[in-house]
Amino acid sequence: MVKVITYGTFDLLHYGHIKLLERAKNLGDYLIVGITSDDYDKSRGKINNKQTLMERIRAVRDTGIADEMIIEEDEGQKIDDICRLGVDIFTVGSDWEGHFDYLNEFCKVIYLPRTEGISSSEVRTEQRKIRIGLVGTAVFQTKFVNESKFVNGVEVFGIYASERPSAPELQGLFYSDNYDQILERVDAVYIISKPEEHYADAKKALLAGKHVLCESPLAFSKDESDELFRIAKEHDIIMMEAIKTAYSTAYERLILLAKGGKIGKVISVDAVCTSLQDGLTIKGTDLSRKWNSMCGWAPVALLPIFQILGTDYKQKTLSTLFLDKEANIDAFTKIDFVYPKAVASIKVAKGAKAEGELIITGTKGYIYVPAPWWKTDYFEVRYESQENNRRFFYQLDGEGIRYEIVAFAKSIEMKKNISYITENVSGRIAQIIGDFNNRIDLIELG
Ligand code: C2G
Repeated sequence: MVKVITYGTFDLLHYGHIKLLERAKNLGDYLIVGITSDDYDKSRGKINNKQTLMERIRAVRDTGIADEMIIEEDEGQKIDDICRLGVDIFTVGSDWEGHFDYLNEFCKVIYLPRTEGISSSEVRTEQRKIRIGLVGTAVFQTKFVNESKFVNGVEVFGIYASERPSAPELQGLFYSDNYDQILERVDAVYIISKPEEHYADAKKALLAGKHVLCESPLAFSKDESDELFRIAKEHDIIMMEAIKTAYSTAYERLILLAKGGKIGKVISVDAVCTSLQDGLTIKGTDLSRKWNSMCGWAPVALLPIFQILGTDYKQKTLSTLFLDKEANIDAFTKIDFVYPKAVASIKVAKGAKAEGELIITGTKGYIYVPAPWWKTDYFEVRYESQENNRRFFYQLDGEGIRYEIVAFAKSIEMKKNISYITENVSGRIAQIIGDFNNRIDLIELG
């Protein structure tokens, strides 16, 4: 019996895939089809499959062509599969010509002609692209524009800001200093205006029926944050908070491990985020144009605390060193939380420096995420006995921004919010920033 193996994603199974499977089957007597896992696809840059692994498996199975199906978790697996399953022929479409010649050592390699004129990307983009308008200016915007190019089905169309942006990446975009002009032309907005403008900018877009992805904090109170989500629901549109860390695979996994009891009961979550690059401490810097430490860092630092311990803390204390109290610019803020059975803390600073690590303390062990933990691809689970320690690596592309855009685009297509940041967490973040602004539970240092 001649055994044949082939691999693929088979997203939105189309005529080209089916022809390939039929030809592969005709090369022998028994066909094994390896379907790529979502994580493997992510790591090789295929980030926005429309279908889940189960849907893709079902679609291939329903063709009735495959005799056996397996899941492909990584590139190196092919050699192992070929040897273990006693495969005689490896085959794949001619778009891979030459790429798999190294498998000749283990079995015969055949490249089959690819069916011209059809691909999953074309099927995907037949659906109209989501047009995104940028609101406000910040250096960060260029990253968003660059990352959006990796995501099928979205395009950044224009920008609304008081001044025409100077970055070369933004030059080809439609520009207006009139918000309405942008809103008329787009399906969605990405808001990166000054923190005090987020709420009004988001509300205006939502009331105009546009989907919103908004940098954190969404607002300066829980009520305002809740209101934005309520308007979005009433209009059947998507409201999402943009904290890119939430979309890093390593971060997602460590939250699941912590919540799943891997380190016992969590009794402390401690997050540190600092940066001096904004020049807040340099004489002559125009502080009124800068984000303070709290708006710049607290949302990301608070995220693991609220996602692991929940938002119902019993008590909190903010300790702040102001750089300019009038302008509400803090050089450094530490927040201590007391929960019924745990504690937590964040240290955020733009005018002080510390090790930017995240430590989650449990009754059986701890999770250690080295600096800069908010854009990490790596963490460790550590125990009393070192031999039980585990290290985890996950590929991180574009600091999580492209996965965030994928989640936003998928939410819009599915008409269902699949954001990793719940409404409740967004509301509590807004409240903490509001309490800081109103000096509630705040001790001033110095
Ligand atoms: N294919 C084809 N004609 C098309 C489109 C795809 O013959 N018009 C073939 C591809 O060459 C591949 C198979 O269908 O052999 C599955 O294609 P994809 O789902 O795009 O998967 P791919 O990324 O090519 O997976 O380990 C993964 C494999 O190496 C390749």
